[in-house]
Amino acid sequence: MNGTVTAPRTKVRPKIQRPPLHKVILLNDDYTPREFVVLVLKAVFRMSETQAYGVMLTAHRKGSCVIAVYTRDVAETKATEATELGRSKGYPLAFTTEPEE
Ligand code: TYC
Repeated sequence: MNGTVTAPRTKVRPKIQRPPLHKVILLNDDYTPREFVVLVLKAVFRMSETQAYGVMLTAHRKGSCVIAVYTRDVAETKATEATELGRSKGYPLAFTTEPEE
């Protein structure tokens, strides 16, 4: 352009960071019917009947079960949506999120 010759720049390699992932966790309670938990897992988390039943049983037996990991926004939206489905039927069904280590 103006006659100035510049040395080729050393290649810049910007560090690409993956967004941190957040777990969605299903919590057991004594009141929500098993079939309803399975229905919510299928509807909100796109699980098959078999997957959903397994996850529901694990939460029932152990108190909680990690369902899936997503970026923070998706994890929070799904946890809220699933919890609200329970609330709409008067159940205490609860889903929480936490950052993955
Ligand atoms: N414990 C409930 C019952 O016996 C079923 C249930 C399972 C509820 C898992 C919540 O996350 C849960 N009806």
